[in-house]
Amino acid sequence: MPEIGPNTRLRTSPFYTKTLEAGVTAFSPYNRMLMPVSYGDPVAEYEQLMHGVSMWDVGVERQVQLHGPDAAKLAQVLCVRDLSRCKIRQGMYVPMCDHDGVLINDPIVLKLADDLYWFSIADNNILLWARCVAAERGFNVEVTEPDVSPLAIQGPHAEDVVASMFGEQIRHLKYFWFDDAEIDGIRLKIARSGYSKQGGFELYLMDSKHGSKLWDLVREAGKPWHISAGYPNPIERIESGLLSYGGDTDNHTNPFEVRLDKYVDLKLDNQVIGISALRAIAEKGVKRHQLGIKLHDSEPGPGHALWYDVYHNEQKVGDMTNGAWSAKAGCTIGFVLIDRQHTAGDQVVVHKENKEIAGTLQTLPFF
Ligand code: THG
Repeated sequence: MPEIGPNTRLRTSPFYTKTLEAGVTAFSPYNRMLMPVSYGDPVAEYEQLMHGVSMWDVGVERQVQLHGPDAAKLAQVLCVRDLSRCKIRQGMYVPMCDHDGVLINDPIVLKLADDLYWFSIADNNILLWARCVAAERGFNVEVTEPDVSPLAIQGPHAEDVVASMFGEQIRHLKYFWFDDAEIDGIRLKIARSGYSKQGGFELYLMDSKHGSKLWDLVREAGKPWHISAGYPNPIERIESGLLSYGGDTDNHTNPFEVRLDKYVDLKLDNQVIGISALRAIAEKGVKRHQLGIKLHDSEPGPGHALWYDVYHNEQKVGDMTNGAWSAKAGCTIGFVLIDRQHTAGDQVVVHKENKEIAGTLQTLPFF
């Protein structure tokens, strides 16, 4: 196999060396960085997340920082969710759209001060987008990528680990809120968040030279609960119905198609990029929507990276955008983006490589 290695265009996270030590076996490029995506035993990692506690190098979740007098104005123009009720030290899950209402990212927006925001982004270049919008609108704001890298601690024992490191008061932190913290001279923001539904926290490391030290501190603190290295787990996230921007979306997907309606505020001012397009889409109704699918197979199989065609009566009606074997469901489960007339309970056929596999559409989340 030819090698793909880190270089200046494919950057490493501050936890990179530690993930190598922990036995990482695969990476995926994300925001021009390398994200660990396997340590060799996906089922063991899944069990760890469901019943114990797992630590994830998610340094690829880069922060786009808006700083200056017009930071709040720019943040709102970039987001189709109303940010006016977002308090300092609060985070919000927010869809971002282009002028046609196409989803271009789904960050967690963190408000650090009235003039300071971080967009904790999924895999798409928001730094350029935000800079361009700021300049074109004549806003007085600086848009940068600060040296900030999240380390996630996820699972039912995540709170125990974090409380043992930072004190019992951390148990009172509200969902998506964050606070300043410090450990052994390492400055952090600590948030109750993370890309799983098993509960947990994210430590936003603010100086990459302390990456290895922070990793070791978490590893040490997690020992009583047998913490181990993992990564955003595809089985759990599919079971829980979490969206993967760029994985489950294409260059035409709007937020309504992928169940983000509740994070869109159509009453927002027309200054907000994409909002008038979304009003028009909402009026007409979407053509396709996202559902779950259960495949009628009994063999555990690997997940997949490609979209598979979904057929009904010999006609292509949608795409299966992800999939993973779920022991909990007893079959392969996944998401489809499918014509709107097809709904939960309908039978379809998935064309997977050379096979045709029957499946039943489901509501999301699965569990
Ligand atoms: N943490 C941080 N940054 C991130 C992610 C993260 N950036 C990239 C990516 N993940 C952004 N995407 C998501 C997608 C879903 C959620 C969080 C980030 C999520 N959604 C819940 C849900 O859909 O049920 C809750 C949303 C809500 O109710 O507000 O958690 O993970 N730092």
